[in-house]
Amino acid sequence: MSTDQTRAFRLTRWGGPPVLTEVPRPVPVAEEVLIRVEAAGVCRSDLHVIDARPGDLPYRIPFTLGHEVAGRVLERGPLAVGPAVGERVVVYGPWGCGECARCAAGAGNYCDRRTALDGARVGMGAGLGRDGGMADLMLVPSGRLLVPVGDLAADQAAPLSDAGLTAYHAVATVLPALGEGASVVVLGIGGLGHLAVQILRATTTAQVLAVDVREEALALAHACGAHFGTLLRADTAAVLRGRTGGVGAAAVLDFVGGASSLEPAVGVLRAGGELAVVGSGGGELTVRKPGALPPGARISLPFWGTLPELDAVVSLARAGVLKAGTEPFPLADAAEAIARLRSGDVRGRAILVPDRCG
Ligand code: FEH
Ligand code: ZN
Ligand code: ZN
Repeated sequence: MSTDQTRAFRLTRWGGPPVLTEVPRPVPVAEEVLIRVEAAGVCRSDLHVIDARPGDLPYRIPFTLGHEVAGRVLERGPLAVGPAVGERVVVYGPWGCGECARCAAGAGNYCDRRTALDGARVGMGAGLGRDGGMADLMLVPSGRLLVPVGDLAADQAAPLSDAGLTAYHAVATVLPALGEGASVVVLGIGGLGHLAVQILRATTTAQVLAVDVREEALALAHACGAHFGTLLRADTAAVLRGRTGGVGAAAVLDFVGGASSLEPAVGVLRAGGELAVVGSGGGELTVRKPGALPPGARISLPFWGTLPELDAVVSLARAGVLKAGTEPFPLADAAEAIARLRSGDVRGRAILVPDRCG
């Protein structure tokens, strides 16, 4: 590969498999920053993007996948701000328009112009209609989107930008409900749920109650600090309520978001409790008065997280209180990693590691 070529795992046609291909070496202009990728996480949302049919997503193809990226600053455009060349960083992925009030406040995840962006077929951010980090090199629009990670291992840094940030934002959303003596239920102890358990134990005094369909997931929940774990069954809401002295859970974090998880979520929720539906499992919730939801229930659909929250997540990881379970794959085996994720055969988060200098 010549020095002006580099590798990228790109979606080149809708419904077709992504391919690892050679692309011209990106050159940063104006505020842009070029990073050498050290690790790129593989997320279930990548599967949704890969499986999208023409017209499903307002993205222009081809583009490079990868919205959970860590690396080292390689080159900066002449107007670049933020981390210097040589600094190791993690990339804030929801780039948004970069100009509205939300983006200016570091909340690109809730960009006010997202539909306009989609209309312009610009795409939401890294690896989501714009070139991401499943590659040797990655161009980032601004150094403001980079958070220094110091000597944090790359496979620990990358998951913070999506799995960690999404879990942290979900906890922050329900935090007001987690006063003294409160209990919180975490439904789904996967790539996000296991991090949420750690974040809850590190930042709240709540009793953490974990639910999953796999014994090994409950074992992971205990290892991450959950006070109690139970397999999902017909009586799960009653079992959990019993652990709360009968009052119910002040907050429920549903990282599955399916019918099977929403039912116990509603059944265990305390009056005035917070239900955050994070997973995109397609489950439906009926909001009606009177209805199954308790009086005063608040429902939220938290999405990804903010740039200040990414700073906080990185600080927790650098303090050693947040550890991600990961399984590394060489970038050259990206297709294998996708197949393993699709078949549910990945331990923790699949991480692509560029296996040679780009
Ligand atoms: C990204 C893009 C679209 C939907 C969901 C996601 C999440 O993976 C972000 O955490
Ligand atoms: Zn994701
Ligand atoms: Zn915006």
